[in-house]
Amino acid sequence: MLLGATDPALAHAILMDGYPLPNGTMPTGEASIRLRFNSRIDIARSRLTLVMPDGAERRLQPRPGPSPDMMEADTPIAPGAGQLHWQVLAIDGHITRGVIPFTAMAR
Ligand SMILES: [Cu+2]
Repeated sequence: MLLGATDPALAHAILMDGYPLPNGTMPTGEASIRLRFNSRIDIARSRLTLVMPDGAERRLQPRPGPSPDMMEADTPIAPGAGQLHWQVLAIDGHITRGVIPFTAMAR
């Protein structure tokens, strides 16, 4: 862990893939958010916040995904422009964060 921490490219959690994708679209209604990072993350110390079209914020309950580099959460999605704010703790103890803007449309 001490040696690994000297390489920032390997150390910090970087978003690799997700649903929704940044600037992507998704249907309204119940959704399963899924984010995949380049390294294993600590779910218990990671956060997901949904900012809805009216500006209201909803703290989501992250859960582990199918692999240790994934985080998932279920939430209803309202129509309009929303944002997903993520903050994750990588196993080296470093926190990274980002914003995923998306648009939700009724099916
Ligand atoms: Cu790091």
